[in-house]
Amino acid sequence: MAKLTSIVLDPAGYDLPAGQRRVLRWTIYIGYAALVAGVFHGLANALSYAGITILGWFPGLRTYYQGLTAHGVANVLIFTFSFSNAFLPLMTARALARPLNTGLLWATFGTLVLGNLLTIYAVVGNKATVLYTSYAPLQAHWTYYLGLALVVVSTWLALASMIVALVGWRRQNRGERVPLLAFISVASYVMWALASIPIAVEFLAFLLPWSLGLRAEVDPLLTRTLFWFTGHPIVYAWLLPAYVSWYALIPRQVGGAVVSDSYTRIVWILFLLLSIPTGMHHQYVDPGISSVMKAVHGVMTFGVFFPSLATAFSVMAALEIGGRRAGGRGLFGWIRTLPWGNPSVVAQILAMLTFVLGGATGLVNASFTMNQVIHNTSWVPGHFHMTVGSAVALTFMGIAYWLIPYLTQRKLFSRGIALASSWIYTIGLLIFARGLISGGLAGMPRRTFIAEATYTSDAWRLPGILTGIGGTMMFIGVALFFIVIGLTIVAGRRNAAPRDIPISQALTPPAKQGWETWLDRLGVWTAAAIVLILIAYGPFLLGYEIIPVSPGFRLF
Ligand code: HAS
Ligand code: CU
Repeated sequence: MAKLTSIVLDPAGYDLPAGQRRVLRWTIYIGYAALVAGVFHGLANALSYAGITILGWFPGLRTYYQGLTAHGVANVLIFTFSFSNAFLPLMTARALARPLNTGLLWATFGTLVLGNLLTIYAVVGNKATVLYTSYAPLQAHWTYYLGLALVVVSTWLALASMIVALVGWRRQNRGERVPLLAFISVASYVMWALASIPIAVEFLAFLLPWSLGLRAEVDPLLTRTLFWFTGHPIVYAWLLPAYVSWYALIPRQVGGAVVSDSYTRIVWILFLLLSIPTGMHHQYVDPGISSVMKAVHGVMTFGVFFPSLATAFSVMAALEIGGRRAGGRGLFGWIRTLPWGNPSVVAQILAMLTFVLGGATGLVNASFTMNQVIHNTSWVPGHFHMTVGSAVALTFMGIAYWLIPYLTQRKLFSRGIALASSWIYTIGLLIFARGLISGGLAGMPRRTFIAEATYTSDAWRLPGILTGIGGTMMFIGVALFFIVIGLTIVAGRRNAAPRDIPISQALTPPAKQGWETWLDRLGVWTAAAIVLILIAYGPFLLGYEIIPVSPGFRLF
């Protein structure tokens, strides 16, 4: 094992102004409110697979699909982006040791609130029962499209706050390497800013005017393609903030180190290049797209698998350094000496472990022929609960165990309940996903109210029961998380909280000259990403004749 050089970059840490901490805190709370609202229907949906219906107990809920829309929108769109809108700017400010632009922080918060209010109005009023994958022919009320567009704008404003800080830092530190934590935080949202343009076009040019009656009909294939153009890379926009923690914070929390500064930057550059030109792997069964373009996207999908594989090796090595420094010996002895009593670390290690299965199921999805077996079956929610539902959600919960104490300056209410939350959630998730995955292989459909479906199969019985049991455990796990976080916010002991962010150091400092300095040129990498996007979508879009045939359907 290489000897650790100790580079103390910023021994004094950096205190963000109290006013800015407050805005960031409230931005995150919006996400938590969304998570609370969203998990109830998650429970109902899981129980439905076991033949149990509790939907009658939900006040004001009109249909199963209204609940499923609320679940998807709240948990994967609002929770994730609210968290990242605060987390990434905070990481940037800390890494650069400079404050953020207060006006931009408030603008991010205000746009997010407004976007939420419009979306909530539409979904709660059953005016937007279109599921979180919003494309024609299902039509929502205009407030839904405008609301979500504002949520996207809030992410652009959060990126603007990071870029302002970075530009200011560069001006004062000419010739210096951008600190790693700032680089990966900014690069995450640069990728997303690029990736979010197609959905902005889909909403603003087509679906919004269509829902307002300004366009009578739209082209369903075009809106689907624009949706998945953003809809695939969005998953990496959720994932990358979790990776920021795994790479740059977890090593410090376990007493390890970042294995390689350059390796980490290359991983982010690969995500910037390869996340976007892959969206058609959601459209393998769509007529109207040539098999050649589907194959190109399939190959690119195997390409974007690679930086996650690289992450598995690097993050595991960082954990191993920590475990060995704590006295772990032998091939696996270092695992035992990891800090299993630290709820923040445990949540994130469990998130990593379930993500191994999330990644493996992703490869099956990505394989053109195997996709025909699992597409539109319950396998797909099995896959994505082991990615966004664990790698992302559980990591964000793990981060909260130090972040909320840091932002509120109150001590975490209970380590024991926090630990129980993560274990119950993870074990539940594995049972739940086992149910959905095996049911999917037996043709059990996704997005179906199985408890009241007029058709069934004996092969779905055991998978359905496992889904119901696992989903209930996940619900209990999240409930415990809210107990800990809620009580920390209102009753945590004051002045006993962490004063700084657990920022890690790399084994070797970033090179001052040579090829590595090119890694920091985000503008160049963004231009290269645009070239790949043109290769992947140019042939389809250039030759495409828009045929507006679809009126809006409001079925539920
Ligand atoms: Fe996916 C469908 C392919 C990753 C989310 N995906 C979905 C949908 C969602 C989603 C929400 O190709 C459904 C959309 C809908 O509603 O229709 N996905 C992939 C592939 C990957 C992948 C190849 N997906 C994600 C991530 C998501 C996500 C990440 C959310 C955050 N997915 C697909 C495809 C479909 C799809 C098709 C369409 C299916 C269809 O037909 O509808 C890969 O990027 C995965 C790479 C992951 C890895 C794992 C690395 C493991 C790590 C942890 C290491 C562990 C350690 C622990 C260090 C290679 C990094 C050690 C600890 C010790 C104590 C020892
Ligand atoms: Cu995808």
